Amino acid sequence: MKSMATIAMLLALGGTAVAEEVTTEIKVKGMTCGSCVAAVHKALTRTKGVKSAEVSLEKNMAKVVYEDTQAKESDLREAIKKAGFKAEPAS
Ligand SMILES: [Cu+2]
Repeated sequence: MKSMATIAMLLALGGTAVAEEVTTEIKVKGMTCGSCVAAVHKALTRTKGVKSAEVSLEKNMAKVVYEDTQAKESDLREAIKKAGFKAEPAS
């Protein structure tokens, strides 16, 4: 994408480390209804560095977009665990 390249260049010129957006899938266990989905979604989107999250009850999965300079995948799993669910890497 052209705009992304421009932003990356501006950040690089400013001397700031270029943050990279990473999408990851996490297996979530223990969700049984919409409230569980909402709780996991809230826990993820409240985590520093997380841009967006999609949580699927059918697939028991969370798809998360985050800045890799501000969060690690383990932080995301930790947030899910703190919300009362089990989380593990998807692959
Ligand atoms: Cu529930």
